[in-house]
Amino acid sequence: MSSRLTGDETALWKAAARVLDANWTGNATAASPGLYPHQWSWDSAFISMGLARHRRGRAEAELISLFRGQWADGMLPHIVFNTRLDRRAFFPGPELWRSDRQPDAPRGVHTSALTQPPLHALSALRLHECAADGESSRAFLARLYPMLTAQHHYLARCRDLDSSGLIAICHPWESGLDNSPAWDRPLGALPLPPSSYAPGLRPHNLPTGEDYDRYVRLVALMREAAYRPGYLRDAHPFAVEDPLVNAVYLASSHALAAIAEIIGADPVPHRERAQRVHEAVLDRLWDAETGCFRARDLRDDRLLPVITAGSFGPLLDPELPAPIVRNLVDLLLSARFAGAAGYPVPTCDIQAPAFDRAGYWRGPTWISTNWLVWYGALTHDLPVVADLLYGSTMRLVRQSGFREFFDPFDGTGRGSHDYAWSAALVLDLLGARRAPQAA
Ligand code: 2M8
Repeated sequence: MSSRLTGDETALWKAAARVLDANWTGNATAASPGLYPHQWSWDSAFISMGLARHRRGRAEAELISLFRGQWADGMLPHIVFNTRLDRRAFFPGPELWRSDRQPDAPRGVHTSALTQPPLHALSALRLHECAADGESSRAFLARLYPMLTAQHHYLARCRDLDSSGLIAICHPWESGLDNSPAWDRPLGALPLPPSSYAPGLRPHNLPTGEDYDRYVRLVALMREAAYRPGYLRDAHPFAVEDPLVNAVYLASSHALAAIAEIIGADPVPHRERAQRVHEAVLDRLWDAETGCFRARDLRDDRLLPVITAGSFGPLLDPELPAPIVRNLVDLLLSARFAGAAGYPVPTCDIQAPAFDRAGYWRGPTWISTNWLVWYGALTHDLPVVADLLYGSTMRLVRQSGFREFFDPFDGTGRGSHDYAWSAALVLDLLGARRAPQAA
């Protein structure tokens, strides 16, 4: 901790550090001890950035532990199950995925068979940027680099379903914004499965009922096809190119290039990939008519109607043209997002009929999406926007604690308590403020 933190910030720092310490399982961090007791992929990327400000060794262990779950084809699964817990500790558990029957899945660990936004290279580079010991940090990057490269190769080889340069999600869970209204149209087009899967175990707040049946049905379809890339490309009913997922992919491709330079590997292929994604995001996901990015449904080749916090994802692209950056900032500050919310940024356009202030990813503010927009604002040297995000995030946790998500109008905390990424990203924000060069 630094003397440059105020007394109140020091109290916040200690409270956040306590959450991360309590959620530590020995080699990784439970996303939330009660609700999500296992290791989630993009959670770990966020969490390791907070751990880097608090317990450096654990930040590295967190990522290494996650990559234990990487499949032979490079796919990084969205859940790595903690084998010490009861198999029924979380639904859906290992029995839904049956990774042990897949030849590419690692032995000795159960995983899911979906992936999540590939934030990990960006996170590894951030660990390096705030490391005290440069040499040991370089050694860590050199260890992780082949795993990160394999993850990116998998995405380019198996998830660029239409050879456009963009990667597609094949399940709403792959977006990280599970029940976002953006997915309502493609999800609603799926026939309802003959029998109900929705487990009585799910706490309220989370999607249940028909949506949940469709989520599980999509997994069953993928599993029946042995998760084959050819099936995902040609036949799977859910295939969407999402601006947030692709912006994270782009930013991580730049980070991989930077990591390659640090460890003496070739940065060029990563830069070329980033350039390709940059062009394809503008070409395929920018809707000039409404001045925002939207997800594209590959099954009917149409843009999806609802505007969500994911529309701001491309701010992570350092090459985003200035007029588009201005458009996004105008939208962000308008009454559709920050302009009408006391505690921005709502995850869905407030004026959309599907907006729901308490509905998980259908409106509430989340610390992770706030952090991504904050980081994007810094990327484009927008200090006023970055300060807005910083201030709003701090107000949320001061008022309501490290909750999973928050009411965007009055800041009420919702979902689980002691949610790890909420605590971790507050540590990162505080750490960046006291050492601006690491922001
Ligand atoms: C939520 O996702 C899981 C599905 O994997 C769930 O709804 O059960 C999402 O908020 C996701 O973004 C997050 O990674 C996960 C764990 O925190 O929970």
